[in-house]
Amino acid sequence: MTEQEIKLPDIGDFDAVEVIEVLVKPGERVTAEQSLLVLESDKATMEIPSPFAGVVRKLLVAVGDSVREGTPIAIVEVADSRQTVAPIELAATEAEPHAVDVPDPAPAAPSAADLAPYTVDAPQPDAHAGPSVRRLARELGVDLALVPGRGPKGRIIEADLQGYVKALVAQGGAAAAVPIAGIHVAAPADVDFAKFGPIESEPLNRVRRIAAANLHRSWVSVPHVTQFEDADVTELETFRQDHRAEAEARGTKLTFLPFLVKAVVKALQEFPHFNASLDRGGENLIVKRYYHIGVAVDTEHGLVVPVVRDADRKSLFELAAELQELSEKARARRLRPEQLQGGSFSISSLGGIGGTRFTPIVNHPEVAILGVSRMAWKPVWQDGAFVPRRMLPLSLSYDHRVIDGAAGARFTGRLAALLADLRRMLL
Ligand code: CAO
Repeated sequence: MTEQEIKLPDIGDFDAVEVIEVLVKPGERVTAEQSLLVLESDKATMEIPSPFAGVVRKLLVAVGDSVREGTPIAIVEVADSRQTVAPIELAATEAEPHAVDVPDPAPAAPSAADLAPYTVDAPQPDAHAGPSVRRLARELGVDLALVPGRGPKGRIIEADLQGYVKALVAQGGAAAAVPIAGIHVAAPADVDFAKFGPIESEPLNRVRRIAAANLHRSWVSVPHVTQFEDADVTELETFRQDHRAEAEARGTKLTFLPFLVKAVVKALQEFPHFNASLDRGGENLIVKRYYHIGVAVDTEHGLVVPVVRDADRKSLFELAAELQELSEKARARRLRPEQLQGGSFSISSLGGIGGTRFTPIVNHPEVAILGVSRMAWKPVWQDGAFVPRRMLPLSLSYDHRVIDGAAGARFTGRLAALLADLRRMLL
């Protein structure tokens, strides 16, 4: 048994950051990687995990303290000092649900008195909760507007959320219908697959769990429509090949993506409702006058969507270099929180991998996403004859609450026209 002081690790470019939550108490047993603190800067929320498993002996910081790299935060009694030190992970405000076990409903069913404050039909649109509770709610798919807060000034605390989930499960039993954003869906099937043959259970890593929570929310809360279009990129491809060497001389690679970003920005400027979000109440459309384009990157850890900021102010070569840097960082898990935030529209390109079409899921709270598949030679009827043209399949999924079908078709038509003749971008 040794006592070890935990110091705040490197938290990136932040100088002094405020402690907004302390997640453990003295005497509490913590596991390696269990979050100890939540810090908040003006840009991101960060959870600071314990590098060791052990027992918290003393907390050296409190809510409201300002901390920086090297600030002592706790003394932990470590049972086995050979424990490996967990790497620090930064949590982007919008992207990182707090990893907490769902309370096991089986052993002690809560009493009627316990459940009384937790009803599922008393929405509170102005629910107040801290970032870690919000993240946990996102991960569990719970709409916080439905959870009564019993913390100071009616704030929703973690115990409220746990009580609410327990109440739901107890009210419905094993086959409970769980309300997700007001929709009732059947609870996941509880199947013992081992009865049917050999199996292996692989835990989902954080990136996949975060992506799963976000995709699920989008899938259940956004009425999706996908509009397909083919862009004739014969000339664009010639232009791209002609400039590959120049790009390489600048140390970058000119793929389709920078052209897509350029064309998308121009189309967004012409169709501002595609560069927007619905407000929380669904009553106002927030139209953004900035063009921050998220790009889905396939990594061995799962899907990550870094954001190219102010894409409207960048040249093709600048976009190519930035996209390369962001995708390399995503794959090395070295993106900063601010590089994952603030997207106003997303592009998901599977063109380098293959496939003819797919239906991407809108990256909530954005309202549209462009899917791009593999370019292929196609016969196109022109002036009385079929001519071979290079066609790029586009799949635009959008939130039908915000975008009408006609607007979706106009947007993809315009995008295809811009890609077919890059000179149109100058008009
Ligand atoms: N048609 C034909 N070829 C294409 C193409 C397309 N639509 N898009 C890319 N290519 C080519 C590139 O030009 C490159 O070939 P060259 O070396 O001959 O130029 C090759 O395919 C590989 O490209 P790339 O994938 O490395 O680069 P990219 O800029 O096109 O894409 C990135 C970068 C990060 C988007 C990509 O690597 C990736 O991760 N894609 C997967 C995204 C994903 O998983 N989306 C699904 C999310 S669910 O909605």
